[in-house]
Parts: sequence; C-alpha cells; structure tokens
Amino acid sequence: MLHKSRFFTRQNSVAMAIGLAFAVVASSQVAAHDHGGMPRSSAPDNARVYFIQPSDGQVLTSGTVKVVFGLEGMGVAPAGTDLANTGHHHLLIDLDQLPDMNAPLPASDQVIHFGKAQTETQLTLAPGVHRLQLLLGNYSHVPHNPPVLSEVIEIEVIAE
Ligand SMILES: [Cu+2]
Repeated sequence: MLHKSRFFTRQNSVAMAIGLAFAVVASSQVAAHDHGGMPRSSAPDNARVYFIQPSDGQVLTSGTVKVVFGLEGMGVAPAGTDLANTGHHHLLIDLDQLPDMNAPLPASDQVIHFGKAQTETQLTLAPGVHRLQLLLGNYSHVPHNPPVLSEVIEIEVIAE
C-alpha cells in the first residue's frame, strides 16, 4: 500500500464535508436491493473510506489513540441491516496480509468490527510503529465490490 501524502490529508477535511452530505442522501435511499444471492454488496465508484484522525506519520506520546473514520459516497449502517450503499467500518491493525475480500471478515485483535455503525473508537497501542487501515464491510461483514479500503496510515507511539 502506498502511503498517503500530506496533500491528500489536507483534502480530507473538504472531502469529509461532502461525504457527510452524501451519507445523509444515501441513508435515505432505503429501496430494496437485490444481491442475487451473492455475498458481496456493490459499492459506488466514488466510495471512499479514510482516516479523519490520526494523520499519517503522527507521533503520539500516549498509547491511547482516538481514531475517527471518514466515509464518502456511502452511508454507515449496523451489521445485519441490508441497505444499498451502506456498510460498517472495520479497523485493520498491523495486518501483514489483507483478508479475503469474498468472505465475512474475521474478528480478532487485528481486525476490529464496528457493527453498531460506530464512526470512531479509542485504541490502546503498545509503544512502537503501527499501521492502520479501514475496510468497509456489508451487513454480513463481507467487503464490497469493489472493496472500500483506505490507504494505510502509520503512526508511532513513543513510550512515556
Ligand atoms: Cu463486521
């Protein structure tokens, strides 16, 4: 995964505002959606998931890190709720290999599900460098087609 440049990080605040407006529209479109028995849900071409915070390269003096998820072009819905163009966040932590995109995401210390439609969390990380990535999953925890996957950000926790 290529790392996000500072240029992109700055763009996020503008994109976030647009994304929020879009999310309201998306969540109001609750028309029935036929998945044809396929486990994957389709995602719009402009869908994008990203970190609002922390920012790539950020150095933290505490292992307690607030992480805020950004989503553009889609809405957030709890697990089990099958609405078109929605999903819930998954936070991938220090993962060496991406999970299977054709199956429900596993749940582990490195793959955290936010099935109540949360858009932020508080993480406790050990000192050192950590890689974070966001991946949206549908109502049954399966990544969309195409996958809605963020860039990897790297943060460093300095021991106090
Ligand atoms: Cu999930």
